[in-house]
Amino acid sequence: MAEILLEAEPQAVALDLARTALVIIDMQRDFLEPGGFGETLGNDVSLLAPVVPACRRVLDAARAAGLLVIHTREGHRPDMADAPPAKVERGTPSTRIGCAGPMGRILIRGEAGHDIIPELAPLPHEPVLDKPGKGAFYQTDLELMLRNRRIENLLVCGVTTEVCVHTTVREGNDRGYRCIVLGDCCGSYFPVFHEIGLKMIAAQGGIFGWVSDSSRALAAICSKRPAAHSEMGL
Ligand code: C5J
Repeated sequence: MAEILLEAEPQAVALDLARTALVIIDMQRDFLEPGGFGETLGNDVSLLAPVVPACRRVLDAARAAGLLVIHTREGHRPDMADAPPAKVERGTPSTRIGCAGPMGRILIRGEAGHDIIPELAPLPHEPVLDKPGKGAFYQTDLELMLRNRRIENLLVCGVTTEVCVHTTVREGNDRGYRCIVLGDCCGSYFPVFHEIGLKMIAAQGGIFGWVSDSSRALAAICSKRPAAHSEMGL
């Protein structure tokens, strides 16, 4: 496959598309639609709406380029055996994790609210990874999936920037992956956390990774140039 140069902060990053996966974090009804987990915490879920078309553009380009696409969902088993009491009991939400809401039990696998939004629905061959925590590597088989496909680079989209996106990027960075966060494909209920969250990733020479956006990702993916070994006919 082709090598691309993706413009990003703190500097452009060269990526072999064959070693690059698109990871879309938690674009679930529970976070993006009224009546879900996000709203029970008192958040204005409409703030996440602009992320959807940006994610969709990148998803379409990634599919066309043949990238591995992985979707994640935060949620718990119906028996809640994997839900830490410290998470369930926390705060004063209008409806607690596991209790009935308008889209079914809040943050529970199999319920309507746990589904990925229809605009970004996974294709049958795309792995959907259920995670009990904020990070996509914690208690999941993500690392195994990436190793089996010899993936080295992660294009990261999804919600929310400072929570599940950040946790996943930190986990991925520590495991040696180049993590490139596409800023306009991520969102937060707190715009200031989004801005600062992105800055934290690219600061200090890219302490956690790189920050780019959907336009620059599309330009790079669509301008695929042949990898050095193909140019040499190897
Ligand atoms: C949160 C997430 N915000 N997907 N989860 O609780 O970021």
